[in-house]
Order: sequence, then C-alpha cells, then structure tokens
Amino acid sequence: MLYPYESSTREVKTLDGVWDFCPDAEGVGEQQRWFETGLPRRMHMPVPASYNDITTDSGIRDLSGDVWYERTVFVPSTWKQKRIVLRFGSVTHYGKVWVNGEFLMEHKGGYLPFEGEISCMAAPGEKIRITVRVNNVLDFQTLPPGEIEILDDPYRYEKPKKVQRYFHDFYNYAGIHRPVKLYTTPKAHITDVRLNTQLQGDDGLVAYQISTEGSGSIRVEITDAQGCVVAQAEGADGTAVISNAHLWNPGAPYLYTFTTILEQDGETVDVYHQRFGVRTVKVEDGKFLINGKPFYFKGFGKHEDMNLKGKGLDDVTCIRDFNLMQWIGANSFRTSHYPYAEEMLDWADEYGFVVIDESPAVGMTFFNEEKRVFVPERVNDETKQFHIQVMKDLIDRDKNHPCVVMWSIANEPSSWEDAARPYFSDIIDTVRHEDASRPVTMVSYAFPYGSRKDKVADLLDVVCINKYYSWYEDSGMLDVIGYQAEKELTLWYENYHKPVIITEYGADAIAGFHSVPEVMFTEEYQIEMVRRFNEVFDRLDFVIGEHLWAFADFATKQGTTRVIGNKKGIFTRERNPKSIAFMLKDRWARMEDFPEDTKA
Ligand code: GCB
Repeated sequence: MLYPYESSTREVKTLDGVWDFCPDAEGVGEQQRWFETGLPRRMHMPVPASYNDITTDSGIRDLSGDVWYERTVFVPSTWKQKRIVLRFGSVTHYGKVWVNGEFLMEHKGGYLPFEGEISCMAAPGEKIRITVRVNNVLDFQTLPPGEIEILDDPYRYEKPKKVQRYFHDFYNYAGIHRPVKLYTTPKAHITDVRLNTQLQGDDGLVAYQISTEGSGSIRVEITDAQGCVVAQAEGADGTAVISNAHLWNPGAPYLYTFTTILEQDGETVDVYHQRFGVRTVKVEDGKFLINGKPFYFKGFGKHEDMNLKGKGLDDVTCIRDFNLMQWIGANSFRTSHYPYAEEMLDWADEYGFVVIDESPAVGMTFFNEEKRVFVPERVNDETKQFHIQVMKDLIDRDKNHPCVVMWSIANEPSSWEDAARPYFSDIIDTVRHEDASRPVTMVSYAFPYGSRKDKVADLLDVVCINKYYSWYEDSGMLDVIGYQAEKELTLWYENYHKPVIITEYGADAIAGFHSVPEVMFTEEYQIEMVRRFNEVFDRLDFVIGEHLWAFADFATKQGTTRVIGNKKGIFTRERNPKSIAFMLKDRWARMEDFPEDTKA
C-alpha cells in the first residue's frame, strides 16, 4: 500500500488532533448503534497516541475490549471529481470504521495501515463524521497472541474476573497509534510502485513495476538529491539506469526520487513520488553483504514507547532517537517486536540506519517446555494464514525502503516444537516469494542442542539469537558469561552454518543505582555484563552483529520482575544516557560498519 505523499495531483489532510472518546468495556456500542447515534459519553483523546496513559482511570488504562473514537471534519469543496481516501497508519489491534454512520471498513492487526475509499460517502464542501471502534483483545489467532482468562475461584474473587493474558513483555498499549489522513487521488491513478536496485559496475539498475487503476500510459523519472533528472523510462515495468550511481550506504545514505507519471492523451493525470536508495543486500559465505561489503550490525532492539503517548507516533521522540543512535555510534536497529510506523522508516532511510523489519509475531511461547504453543487449540492454521497475510502486507508496505535489509518473521517462538517447523517453513516460503531481494531471519531463544533445540534455524539466512547469561539463569554470576557465550554461539554456528547476530543481550539497570563490586540492577552490572559478552563476540568471526536490549527503558505489564517497566535500556525512557552508553560509544567509535580490515 502506497504511503499518501502529496504531489501535484494528490492532496493530503491530516486528521491528527483531539478526537472524542468513549470506553465500552461491556462491548455494547455496536448493538446500541453508537456509529449512528454518536458516542454516549465524550472524553478527549489525542490521536495519534495510546489511550492507556492519558486518563487517570485504571478501568480505562487496563480495559480489555472496545473503546470508541469519533470526530468530524470538512471535506474541502475543492475535492470535487477526486477519489477521496481515508487512511489509518495503525489501529491497535482491531479497527472498525463508519463514515456518517455507514460501515466503511474493518482491519485486524495493530501495526499496519489500512484505508478505504469514501468518495461516495463524502460530499466535498460538507462535514463528515468518522467513528472508529477499537478493540485490543489478544487471542491465539491474533499477532501477538494472547488469551482471555476468567478467574473464578470463589475464595479469591467476589465475582468472576476477566483478564487479558499475553506472553510478551511490553505493555499492551492500544488505540489509534499512527496518523489518520484523508487524501485524494485522481480517478485514474497509480496504485503501486515496486523498486529493486542492482549494481552493474558503477551504474545503478532500477527495476520497477507500476500498477494503476484506469487507463493511461506510464512514464518514470529518477531525480538525484539536487532534483536533477538522472534517468527516464517508459512503460509500466522496466529498468531505468543511473550511470555512476551514488550508493545508499549505512551512515552515508543517498536518496533518489522515483517519480511515476500516469498520462492520458499526453496529459498528466497522476504523479507519485517515491524516495529510494541504490543498494544491494546479500548473505554469502557467512557474511552479510551490503553493496558487496561485509557489514557488522551495531545497535539495538527498540520499542515504540514513551511517557504518556505510549505507542503513539511522536516526531519528537523519533528524531531524538535517531540523534542518540548517531551519537552513540550505532548503525542499525530491529523493529522489535512489530512493524514500526512508516514515518520512522522514512527517517531511517534518510539518516542511513540499517533496519531488521520484524513482524508482530512475539510471545508465541509460554517459556515452558511442557506447555506447547503450536497445537490446534492455540497457534493453529488460522493463526498461520493471518501471519502469512501480515508478512505480505508488511513487505508490500516496506519493500521500497533501502534501510530495510532483512525480514524477521517472529521473535522467540517455541521453535523447538516439532509443529513449529512446518508453521514457519510456510511463512518463510511466503516471504521469499514476496521478496527475493532480502534475507530472512527469525529471532530465536531456543538452543543449538538438547531438548530445546531450534527446529527452524536451518531454513533461515541468518541466525538471530537473544541471550541473557548471568541474568535469568545463573543470576549474578558474571563469570559464566565468557564460557557459556563462546560455547553456545559456536554450537549455533557449527550446527547451522549461518552467520549469527546477537539480537538481544543486556541487564536491567535502574538509572542512579550503583555498587562496587557489581550487583544486579546497578549501572555497573549492566556495563560488566555487556563488556563480557562483547569480548566473546570479538573472538568469533561468524558473529556479524550485536544489538543491545534495549535502546531505552519501556513499559511492560505489571509483575514481580518489572519495577515500573523494563529497565534494560541503554537510555532511560526519557532518553537520557545511563553509564553504559559512554562505554558503548567508545567501543563503537573503534569499530567500522564494514570491519573487514579491523576485525582480527
Ligand atoms: C526477551 C524478549 C524481550 C524482553 C526481554 C527481557 O527475550 O525478546 O521482549 O523484553 O527478553 O528483558 O526479558
């Protein structure tokens, strides 16, 4: 799905701001036809934002079920004869939309965009009323999965209590999380642009495929960063050649603009501008090659998470994060554990950060060998079909971003279960079919040996693993790290013969907690743990990257192992550095993005 950028033929109007809001924990709104009658109660709710941390009511914060949003907006009178589209960047985890009381669309899945044409429902010059029912319930057919449990022990509860269980760490924020836009296209219009770049000597080959609705002929033009035309072509698919192309490189990005022009009888009907970079990606001989050179990943697993706004897109936090990642010398991040906002990937393209783009398949495990996940009553064929659809939609959304170098199909599933293999094998086939130009990974917390041996890793291009030696097991025993890390990582490599990225390692450190010698939860322990892991990575050639967990502290569900959230951040939730940040900055300043020459 194309992002709604403005052009000479397309107008965009943002619907971000304060909407009316009404909780509906009992789920009666649809039956009572609130989409026709209007909301029975009107609270103020900012969009984009999670609704959880805005009010002071725990009944809203931890509500599991429906909430409603509503607002009115004028459709500009100049929008006659246009196709008018209403688009949501994301609604978590389910959204159903009415316009003037009439059903428009529904969408399952909390981290991808959806849109619907409203030309017939919206008269230019008049006001329309948009109503959205949002549902945040997670079950075994959603991603992430979850389960509603009824607590009905009469010795403990006055009456039965319904609770949402989920198996991932981060808090289940919900709401309208990303921008809402009304935009126009001409009636005949461009519906898709797909680009793939290759290098031939010094030239960049840009293979393109354009889809349209309505008749017309296609012309394409590539302009450089100064706006000069550097290549042109005609037809709905083909290859445009940029001679002496500037490459998009990590830390040294260069972006071209690919302009598609739809013409009828020599007249321009529709124009769409897509920024892109010329770069290649390949895994070969145990190396991750970007533009033909072995790349080393230095960076983080992140979250879309901040005070008050929760998972709502926030430009301030976004730009601050890119500045901090530049300051510390990172070159990459993973969109753990779900697809991030499209705007965030645009910035990654522009800042030159390399991205591992992850699906929302997180928490497909009970962290328990006995209790299986991939069984008909839990993660089953219906889940798989949805997972396949999510991967298709994700690839369709992000395919043109040079920053995206690899797809991650899941984070830490029970990949030692026999049934996990056919499940993920079908997902991997889909991803390879949809995009042959990027490698595929899955982030594992299984083992390369024993009863929890990973049954999927051999199907992937890169092995990504999360490890917490001296934290969840052998707590406090920093001295085990060197032995355990070297032994286990080596086994991964010997078993699967794939390059390895450590996509998570780290310790909770509460900013301001100190001790000598190091004890858990202090800043010193976090530093020492990471230092010991790093020593091992530096000895092992097949390790092609290190992503700390996590970039910043973040909100989690409540529990005895979390003190107001997960504190494994290198930065606090307010985006200030902990002591470890200076250690990493120093280390990464000494390590190249393409370290062929520097690694022993
Ligand atoms: C993990 C998960 C991540 C958690 C982290 C932790 O393995 O992938 O979502 O937040 O561990 O801190 O426990």
